[in-house]
Amino acid sequence: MAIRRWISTIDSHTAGHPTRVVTGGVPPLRGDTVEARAEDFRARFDALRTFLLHEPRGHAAMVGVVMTESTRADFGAFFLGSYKYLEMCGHATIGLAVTLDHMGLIGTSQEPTSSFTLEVPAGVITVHVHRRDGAVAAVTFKNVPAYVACRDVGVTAGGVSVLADVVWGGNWYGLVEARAAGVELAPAGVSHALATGAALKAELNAMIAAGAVAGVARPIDSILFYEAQSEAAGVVSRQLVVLESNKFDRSPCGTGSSARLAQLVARGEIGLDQPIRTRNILDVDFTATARAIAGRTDAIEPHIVGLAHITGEHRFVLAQGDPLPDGFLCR
Ligand code: PYC
Repeated sequence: MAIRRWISTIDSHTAGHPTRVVTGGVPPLRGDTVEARAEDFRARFDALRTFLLHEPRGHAAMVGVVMTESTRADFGAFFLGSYKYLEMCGHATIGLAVTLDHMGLIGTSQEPTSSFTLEVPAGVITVHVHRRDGAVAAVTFKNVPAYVACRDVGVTAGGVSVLADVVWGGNWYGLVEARAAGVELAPAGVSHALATGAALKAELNAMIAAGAVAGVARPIDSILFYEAQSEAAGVVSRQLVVLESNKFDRSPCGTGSSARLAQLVARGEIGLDQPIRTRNILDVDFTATARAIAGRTDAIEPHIVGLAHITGEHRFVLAQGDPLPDGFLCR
């Protein structure tokens, strides 16, 4: 069999959501910054993104990470989504940290904690890998600042009328109470959540484009449906992020959890330094804590704790004559 392309990856999942870290096969990228190299990849090698993330090698929910050098941090990386490039991705940062540990690139298994900085298009973040008995037990990352841009925006779409808070957490979110939208935060409710979330996202973005959402100039990336619960152990935010009509975050979502923290603090529902748990529909938690940022009252510094597990090491090939070299996605 003649092979036209080889790409190697290490795959993991973070609370159910996949991350595919590219370990070989990407040509050298041009540019002085991580952002510039991400832009070069987008301009010249976007077909590698769809080759790796779309069917038949991937699927709509797959997220990729391309590592590159950084002059500002220990490592540089940018995130590939199945539909677009992400400025930041929390679950993939946790997946990347576990992958780097698996590759022996950060500290030794005897160290209780290894730390590194990571430059991503959204900024420089700090990552700590915590080990117990030689294995990774948790990953913490300090995300870019998160803030609420606009509260209580009335949106009518998909058969519901709801209020959305527009919040930055490394990506842009519309935060909507799940019950108000008739969305059930459970695996059985996903199809309905996808349809409702996609309709709300489209309408909110049309409102933003028309200048109807004060203080918001950029389109939102996702709708985050949430439901607050109180348990003996503290506040739990059960949540589901709808990215596209056929794509939701299986994890509690790192940037979504950051946005949710900013909303809860802005609404006075939690305090700074008060950890909460963000929980996905599979009942796996992240721990999320808002810390103060010196000199700023409009934003918080999110600290997110989660864990990823390696699922495989792959060498993907493009065979001569493959009729679908760039992959495909069906909506
Ligand atoms: O964890 O931040 C995240 C994320 C964004 C999109 C998918 N996961």
